[in-house]
Amino acid sequence: MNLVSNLFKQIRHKRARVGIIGIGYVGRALAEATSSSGFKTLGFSRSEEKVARMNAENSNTNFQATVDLSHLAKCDIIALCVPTPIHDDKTPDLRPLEQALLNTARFLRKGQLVIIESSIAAGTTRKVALPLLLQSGLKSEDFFLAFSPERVDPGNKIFTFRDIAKIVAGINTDSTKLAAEFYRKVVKNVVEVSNLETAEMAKLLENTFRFVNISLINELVNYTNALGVDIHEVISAASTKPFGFLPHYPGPGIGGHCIPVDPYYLLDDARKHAIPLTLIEQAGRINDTQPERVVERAQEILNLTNGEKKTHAILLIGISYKPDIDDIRESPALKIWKLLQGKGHAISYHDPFVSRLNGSVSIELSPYAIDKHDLTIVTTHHSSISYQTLIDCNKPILDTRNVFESMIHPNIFRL
Ligand code: SAJ
Repeated sequence: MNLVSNLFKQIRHKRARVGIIGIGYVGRALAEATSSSGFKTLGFSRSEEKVARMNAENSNTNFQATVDLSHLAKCDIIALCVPTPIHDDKTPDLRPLEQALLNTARFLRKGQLVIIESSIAAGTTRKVALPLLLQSGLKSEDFFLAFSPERVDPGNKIFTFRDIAKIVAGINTDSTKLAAEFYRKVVKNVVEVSNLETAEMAKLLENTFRFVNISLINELVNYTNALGVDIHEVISAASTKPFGFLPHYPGPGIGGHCIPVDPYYLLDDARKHAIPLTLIEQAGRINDTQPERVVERAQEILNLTNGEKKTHAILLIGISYKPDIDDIRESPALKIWKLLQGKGHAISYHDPFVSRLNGSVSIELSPYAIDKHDLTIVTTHHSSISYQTLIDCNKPILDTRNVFESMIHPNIFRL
């Protein structure tokens, strides 16, 4: 039986063994989906501690975590769900992905399907991943290679993994068909596209669309403030149009490992093609300066309400990058913290999802605690927090997230 029909049969009867390299929030979501769909699934991590914890907590007999990469040889399908961050200069950092590919190449055998899920620039699977996998000594016709962008949305209670369509493309038709057949066992809708670059670019478009629209609204706040118009009422009114509009909201900046990162993979490759993407560049500048805008606004409020003091006690509410999760990566609240501290202010924080950070602990949100601060800044709007407590304390509040929904109150300030 040839390699294609053999793997097809394994997938169709869910006998294909799945290996997932990288069991962070993306790999864990995929592992949960594949193992609960009936596939024996191995999650590979470098961390003994994470492996031990996951195996101790795991109740699904189809899943096991391991640090032993040699088990990759036993897998029929290998999905790479490793981070693709950016360096401080915002250029792509492919080292985690390259390492995962080299580890895969060490154990790659005939008939395996390798799928990359990490967000990467168009052309990366073909120009970076394939050559690294060929270091296995196999020829390109000996194994299958596909790309399917991860679309996991941390904390989203509306769309489960199965509800979110999987875009799929392979380096050849067989790879596309095998990857599509695999994902059809795991999600409701699989969208095959014509080539790897289309699939890679689709993910970057999704997140760059969000990046640019967030920057649009962040910039427009300056204008609506000058007009004396509430941007949130404007957005809510515009949202009544049932087509052609998707609301985005102003905030203290953008965090996470997708939105502030993925557009720079696109920009980097566009530069290599000598194609200037000036709108996206400008969007990055606007979003990157939001934390500074928050700090300037905080300083204005402090001068207005407490001008005789030079340095103040400031309470940040919400440290993670978005509501109701504990992920602090790239969080704008951290940038605001650092900028305020640089001005000599004393910073405390309250975040029910982040118990300790930077040598500080999340303080209890009591009237006594709030009263000890000169200003409270709502940086991330966790839904479990009682914001009314803040108003009852009669201290200035900078609401960067509209938790007070346009309420007019002498103590409530906005960007
Ligand atoms: N943000 C704003 N204004 C907005 C939306 C977001 O300031 O209108 C900020 C958030 O506070 C956060 C950052 O942007 O700091 C990112 O927010 P996000 O809601 O986009 O959260 P992410 O990073 O978890 O984005 C994920 C993405 N999903 C994947 O990459 C698979 C993104 O494509 C989704 O659109 C997004 O979830 C979502 O819609 O929830």
